[in-house]
Amino acid sequence: MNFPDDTIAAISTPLGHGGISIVRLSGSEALKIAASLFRSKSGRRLPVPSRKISRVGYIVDPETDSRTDEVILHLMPGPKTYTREDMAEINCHGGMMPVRAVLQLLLKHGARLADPGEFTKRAFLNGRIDLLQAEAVIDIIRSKTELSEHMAMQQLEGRLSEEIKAQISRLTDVCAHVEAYIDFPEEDIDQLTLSQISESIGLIINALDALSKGYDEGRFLREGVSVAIVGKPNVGKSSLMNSLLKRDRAIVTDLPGTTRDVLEEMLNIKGLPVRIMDTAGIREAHDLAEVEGVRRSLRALEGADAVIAVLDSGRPADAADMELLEKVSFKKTIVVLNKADQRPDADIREIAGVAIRQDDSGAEVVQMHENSSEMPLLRISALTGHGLDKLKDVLYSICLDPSTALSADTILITNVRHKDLIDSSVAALSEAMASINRRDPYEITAISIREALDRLGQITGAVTTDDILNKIFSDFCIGK
Ligand SMILES: Nc1nc2c(ncn2[C@@H]2O[C@H](COP(=O)(O)OP(=O)(O)OP(=O)(O)O)[C@@H](O)[C@H]2O)c(=O)[nH]1
Ligand SMILES: [Mg+2]
Repeated sequence: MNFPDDTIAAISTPLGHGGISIVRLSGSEALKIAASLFRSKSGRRLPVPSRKISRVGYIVDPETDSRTDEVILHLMPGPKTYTREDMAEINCHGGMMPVRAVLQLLLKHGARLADPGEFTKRAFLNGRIDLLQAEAVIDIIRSKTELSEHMAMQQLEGRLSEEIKAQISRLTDVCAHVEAYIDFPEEDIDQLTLSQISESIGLIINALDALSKGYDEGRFLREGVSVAIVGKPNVGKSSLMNSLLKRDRAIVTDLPGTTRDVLEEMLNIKGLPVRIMDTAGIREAHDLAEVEGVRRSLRALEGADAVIAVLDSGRPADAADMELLEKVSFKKTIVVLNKADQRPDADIREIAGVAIRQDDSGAEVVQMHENSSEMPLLRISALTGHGLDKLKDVLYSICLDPSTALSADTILITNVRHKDLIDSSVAALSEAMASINRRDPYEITAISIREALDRLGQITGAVTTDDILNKIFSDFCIGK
């Protein structure tokens, strides 16, 4: 891996108008470069300090001595800094021109423009944080709700790192035992010890599996759940979207075929970020725009994590409704009977021959086939708002298991990179178990165990390559 020794600079605040904008510098020359461009209010130069200082003054172009901006300069000698290197932060006036001019001066006097995420990458390379924590930084920046920020903070604080490191440490012990057998093959192998090894590997597999299983929930918290509202024209999909958002986002008319495109909006349901999508009514289309609209509806439906299938409770379900329910019966789906206000007393017990049943908790469900899952059924009115709170509750609970996701101790993995590595280490460990059962030579078992260790090490960054790092950090914004 390449360890950096140059000095990087970047604008760390969003470009645009604001109160202040911050330019950051990190590296061996950071203090020297920043100090050389600074003049106090009375025009004095600033010596390079040995401890943290903050000063009000000007950034000047030393060639012309002209003032570029009035700033607060923070000089922070390492190692107690974000990157562990010497760092400087220059608080300029907000707006594009002052920060750009200051950045230009820094670049002209020995700094290099930072790559995306390079400050955080240096924090990792210098050992202040591990890779999981570095990845948490980007999740915090992008988090959409308090709950998703909370999960990312936990990762930054090292909870997931501890869990992975605990498994690495257990597995390292197992590996040491197996390797001892390789080194001393003539020793009598105690059958009990072999079964103990198997048992330890089994426990590690269980712990890793539990982490892997939490991935969907973790991903929902990190990226949000995409939920498509689908149904035939005029059943009230756009009205439902508007009521959920509490504003008139989508056009509603009594003409079937009003919505032609997929509309997306964010919704926060008890901390779960939801990307809600209103779609065009699905039917035999009447014109080219509608053909495309229906195609997009079906694509949204297929790509969505969860579906709200809307039926009009005032009309018996027909073949088209049933076809749609068939399509969504293998997804996380809630069936809603809308316009309940029009027929408040309607005693609907079946949808075109499919019985509406009560589940163990007394809630209504429909099940299309023996092997498809039970879909919760709700009677709502998009017009009056009746049943919408319940709809949000059910949506939340089909996406997140309320007992796990909300507990402060739950460790959820949120990143597909981590899930893939955990799954491949589980596969390698299962192979190790099989090889023990086959009474393979210990060398063979050890290979699988070392492979699992290597995968786990890649998660925390103990094992890594420049390629992996570049890929991870290129996702960051410049200046972080
Ligand atoms: N009484 C009553 N009318 C509703 C309700 N929800 C929607 N409507 C009416 O049903 C008509 C169609 O509503 P939309 O929300 O445009 O239906 P849609 O499913 O988006 O229709 P398309 O975009 O054409 O697919 C409008 O006249 C709404 O006012 C409801 O809960 N109760
Ligand atoms: Mg609509």
